[in-house]
Amino acid sequence: MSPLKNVPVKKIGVIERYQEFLSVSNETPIISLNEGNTPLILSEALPKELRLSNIRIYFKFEGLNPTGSFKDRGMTMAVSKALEEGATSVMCASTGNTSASAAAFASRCGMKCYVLIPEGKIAKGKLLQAFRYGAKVIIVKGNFDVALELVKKITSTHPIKIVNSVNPYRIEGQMTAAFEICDDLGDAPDHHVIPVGNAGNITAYWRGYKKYKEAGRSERLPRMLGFQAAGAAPIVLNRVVEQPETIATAIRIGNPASWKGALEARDESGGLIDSVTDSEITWAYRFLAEREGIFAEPASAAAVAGFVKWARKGYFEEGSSVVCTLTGSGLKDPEFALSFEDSMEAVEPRIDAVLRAVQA
Ligand code: AN7
Repeated sequence: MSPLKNVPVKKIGVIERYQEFLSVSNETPIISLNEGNTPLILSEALPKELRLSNIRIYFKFEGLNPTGSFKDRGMTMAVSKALEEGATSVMCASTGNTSASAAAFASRCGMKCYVLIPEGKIAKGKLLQAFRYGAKVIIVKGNFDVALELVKKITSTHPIKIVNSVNPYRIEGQMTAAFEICDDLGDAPDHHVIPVGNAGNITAYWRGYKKYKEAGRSERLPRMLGFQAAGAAPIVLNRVVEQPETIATAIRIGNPASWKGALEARDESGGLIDSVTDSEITWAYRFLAEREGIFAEPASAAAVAGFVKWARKGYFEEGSSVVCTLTGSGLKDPEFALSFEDSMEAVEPRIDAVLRAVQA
């Protein structure tokens, strides 16, 4: 009886949507979870908080991708191309989101997935995703940078495809976020603000904005503003950080693979790469959820913290537009999310007890 039964579902993954800009052909098997097409949400509270009535700031909320982060855009490309090239397994090192995404896309096409995770420094939600999507999870006694070196070495001598962002298809797929922003706004914004960890995403956005302009699909280029956590800020310090530390575990990276791409994005766009402290990140994380209704993970909040820091210095001119990428969902890190609540005690099931709790 259902009239919907034979209606074909429209394909809306990023490869189908933007294939003219990507290295795919009609022969490429497309492994997609309908990733991308994420909302660009106009900020209501932040301009008021900062008394910047004349600046529009939009959040590109990548936490609404199928596995809860922007990594799905690059992973649909990396896994599709790996399959096209005949690979039967993929491997990555990860602070969590890459592994969740790799595991999901590998599962979708019957590939094996191996993920190397730094011991003790990964948000619970991300770890359980890798397990549940059926990846082989290998916990390494060392940080992300150590794990990535291992993955590079192993995949160069074994028939396993690396799906970290040193895989160029990852960066290609991630360009599609910049395309979507231009499509939504009618052009590129004046400024683009983004967190920086391994620096693949800032590299991808900048290339995406340039490509779209070259193709005549947009007219302007934004300034790229990247933000690292103060305890994991190799690009800002201009040296490798051996022991990176931050509450934003996603960007706890001391030797970014796309270091050069980040410098290019900064210098060609006339932008900057700066750092924000854990307390600035925490303030932005709470502000987003408590005042904007957007629950993003701490690494994503680093970008918002960076915006706030530079807005307070008067960096953004009157009338300008700013897009800030919120890279992942707040649900990824339940432990950090709950760390602010000191009491979660149950009350007696009586009106007076509930009212007392309401007023507390
Ligand atoms: C939420 O998953 O590196 O600068 O292994 O998960 O492109 O590395 C994650 C990075 C920002 C930084 N926000 O992006 C991984 C990993 C979130 C992230 C970043 C990550 P890049």
